[in-house]
Amino acid sequence: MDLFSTSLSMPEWETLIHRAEVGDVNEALENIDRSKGTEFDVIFIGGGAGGRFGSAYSKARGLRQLVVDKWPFLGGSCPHQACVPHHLFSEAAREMDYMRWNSDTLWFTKFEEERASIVDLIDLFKRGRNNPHAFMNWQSKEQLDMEYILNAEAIVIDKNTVEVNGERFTTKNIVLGTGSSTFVPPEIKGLDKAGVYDYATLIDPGLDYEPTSCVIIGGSKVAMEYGSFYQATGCHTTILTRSPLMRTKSLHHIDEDLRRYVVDNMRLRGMDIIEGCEPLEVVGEERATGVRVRLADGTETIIETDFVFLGTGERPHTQPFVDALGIDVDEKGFVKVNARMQTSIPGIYAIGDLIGAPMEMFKARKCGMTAARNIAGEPFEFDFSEYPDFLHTTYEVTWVGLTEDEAREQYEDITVIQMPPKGMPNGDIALPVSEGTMLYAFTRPELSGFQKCIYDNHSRRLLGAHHVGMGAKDAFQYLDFLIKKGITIDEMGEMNELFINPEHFIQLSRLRAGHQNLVDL
Ligand code: KPC
Repeated sequence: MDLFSTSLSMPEWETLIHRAEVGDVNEALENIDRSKGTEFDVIFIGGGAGGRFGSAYSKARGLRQLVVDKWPFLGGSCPHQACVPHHLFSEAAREMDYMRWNSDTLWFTKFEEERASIVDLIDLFKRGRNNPHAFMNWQSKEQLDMEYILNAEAIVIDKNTVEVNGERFTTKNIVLGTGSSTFVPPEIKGLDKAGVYDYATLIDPGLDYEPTSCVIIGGSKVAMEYGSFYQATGCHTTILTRSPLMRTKSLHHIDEDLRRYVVDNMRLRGMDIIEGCEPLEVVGEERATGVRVRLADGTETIIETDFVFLGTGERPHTQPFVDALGIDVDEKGFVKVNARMQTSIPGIYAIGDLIGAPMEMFKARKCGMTAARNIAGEPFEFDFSEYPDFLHTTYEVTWVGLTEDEAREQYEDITVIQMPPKGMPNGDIALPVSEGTMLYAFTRPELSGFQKCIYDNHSRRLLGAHHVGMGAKDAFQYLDFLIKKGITIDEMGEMNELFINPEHFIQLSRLRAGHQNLVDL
């Protein structure tokens, strides 16, 4: 379907995407300026965050780009199966948690668990997700002037040729950005049984029954986030993890006090977290009825459940490119790139989840831009080894920079400013209190969050910040920038806080900034 001379409205895009999803439209959706022929400066394979942002930057630098995606929309898995539903579920978990703690008090009605349906929320998401999909197509065409082919597979023929829908397109550069999917551990038996899901199959084809309990295999962010949601709905959830939660290799800079607050609060909400164990098998005839697990003491047990969820990390989609191009990949299949996103083959770049952790939006988008800048002849490097991070339980958990332990190892003399202060039980103080926790301050102060920031006493520079609560994520984007710029405690004290702010770092830092010799608070 040639869409180049047509301007579809948002509702028209939504309808077209829906028709493609249900199989009424099988042809490729093309937005190509045929008057310019079929030669491109760069072809992006995969129209997720990296491909879309790389395409936008390529256009901005005057390159002719083409982006191809097998789905009938741009934007990738984020708005389809991954980040967006996760944020919907995590926000729902926070709301349900709030309603439970306040159930039948003040103006709150009694929390009715039977109305907290996982299936209803999945259906709600699926009914709404074509709106962001439509917007990505509309914006990419009408505002960003990208050329694209959707609803079609791209086949790499060689380093300068890509075939789509039987037609060959030539290009000076190729950017690979086809993402990843859940790692299915081969040593765990029975993962193909009905009743076993991951973040993607939860949505497509979708959970079609209301589970009575959940066992999560793995201790990743996905495990913590989806597990907290299931538990909040009343679906009792057990997490089976080899490493202690938040001590998996995929997370860095986890402060131990923050970790303890997060995990204690998951348990307080009724979750079972079994660490140091080895899941062996999903048991049941055709449907999962339980998970056999070897516990840390070596004994084996079966945990009964009608819903198994995988939180075992991800693996990339790279084999077709290895076969076609011979690019170098690591032992897990992730493409090896340098800081310019260049692979081992000149003119071939790789971005996003395809190149390994962190599997995060900021990285995918910035990788796309990085590849485009280098293709445009503007040398640009992206080091994503240090980055601010977050996850959700029923809280929003955010962190950036060094932990207290790391700071003690790397610096002679540090100051730790935290709330509640060291040694004070959480329930003794209704602080930090901020967005979303005002009621807790007066009813259950131990639920009102945790925060810590760390300074180097010699340079007075901020080394790290850690927060459990609500509404601090935005601040952490800027704190990351300020830490990298070398902000000091004195400069923190000069900032203007918007009281009551989710993280009290400015005011707490100001209370100490006057000291010649910094001391803890
Ligand atoms: C609504 C939203 O930003 C999530 S989908 C983003 C896809 S993209 O802009 O291509 O990174």
